[in-house]
Amino acid sequence: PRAIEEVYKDAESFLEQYFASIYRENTESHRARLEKVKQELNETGTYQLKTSELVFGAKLAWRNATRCIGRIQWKKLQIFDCREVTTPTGMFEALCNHIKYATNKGNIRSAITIFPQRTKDKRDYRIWNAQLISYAGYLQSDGTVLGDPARVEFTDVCIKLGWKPRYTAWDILPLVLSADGKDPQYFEIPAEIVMEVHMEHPNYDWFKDLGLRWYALPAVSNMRLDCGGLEFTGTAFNGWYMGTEIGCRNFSDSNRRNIIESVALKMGLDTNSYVSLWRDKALVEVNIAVLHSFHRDNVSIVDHHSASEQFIKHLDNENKSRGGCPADWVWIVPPMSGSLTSVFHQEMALYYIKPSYDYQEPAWK
Ligand code: HEM
Ligand code: NRG
Repeated sequence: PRAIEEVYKDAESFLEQYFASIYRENTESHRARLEKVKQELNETGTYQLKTSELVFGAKLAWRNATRCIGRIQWKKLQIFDCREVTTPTGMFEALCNHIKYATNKGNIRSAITIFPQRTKDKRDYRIWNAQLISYAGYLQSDGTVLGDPARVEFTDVCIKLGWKPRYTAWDILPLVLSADGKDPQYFEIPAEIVMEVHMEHPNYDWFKDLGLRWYALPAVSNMRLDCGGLEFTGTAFNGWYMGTEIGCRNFSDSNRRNIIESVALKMGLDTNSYVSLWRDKALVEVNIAVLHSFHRDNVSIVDHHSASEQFIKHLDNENKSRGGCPADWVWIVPPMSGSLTSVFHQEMALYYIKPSYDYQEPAWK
């Protein structure tokens, strides 16, 4: 919990930006709002943002997200203000509505759901999942993982709470939600609202037999929105996927689905010699399959070349309108064909400004 003075300092700087976005000069409404915030802080130890301020703050936090290559879109974000929700069941309903709105039958819409902020006694609202939609991972007795290795620890949390796994490689994890610092509850997400894409390759008929699939909606649900001095510990935001997130990382990282070798063998490549670049060849084909399959199903996705070009355009916009844009080159440059993309050749300045989306401790720790 933060000291009132610290909250007020951040509120001041946030409202400065908020009013500057509406009016050209200092206004009476700005002064009055600051006065009101100060009073509310002194009386209650915290204060409430107006919905219009929260909308502005959520967009600005995206704009400030140094690692996001998708920021050209930052003004287009639907906010679901769920600060009146008080129970896990209420959170679950809100998140199902978020999933439905955002998925939009594949024509993905960017959105964020925001639950009540942290209070001085730290009775946090938390979404325990790292993403709203994700696949379970089960550590087996031979040391291998069934499903997604990145989710083994969280899957264990779900099972300990009483969730009944099906033990397939593609079990959608339940939502684990806690309100007001109380014990979490888990909720199975209705299968009808979870859209998935089954992978095939435009040229390799055998590819579909790998049985690969991925969900359409990337919805990060473990970050904290830090806005106006307030901490929103329960939030979930989504845009759409960049193909490499799935093709390079989720499918091909050696500590994820790790499919590169089996793809290379199916392609008939010589996997005995590094210099044949068999890994690189297989990686390209996996990524082609991802983009192809999303396109086939009319699900929004962006390839890394287009995303890079759009981000360069965004940097240009930001340099003109804002005098700069904080960006983390290491994260912005895509995980394949780096130097073929325009962002590789672009210098970037890494610095941190608020409002922001920040990492926080996993809710179970
Ligand atoms: C990170 C793309 C929308 C906030 C990323 C990453 C990509 C990406 C590729 C890197 C992820 C990784 O390597 O794991 C996109 C695209 C979007 C989009 C194509 C389409 C509209 C959004 C939205 C928000 C957002 C709507 C928030 C309102 C962030 C943040 C990160 C990030 C905070 C850093 C995550 C972390 O540190 O783990 N984005 N994004 N993005 N994006 Fe976006
Ligand atoms: N790499 C993760 C998702 C992280 C966020 N990516 C986005 N965010 N595209 C994965 O599931 O592969 N977004 O808000 O669109």
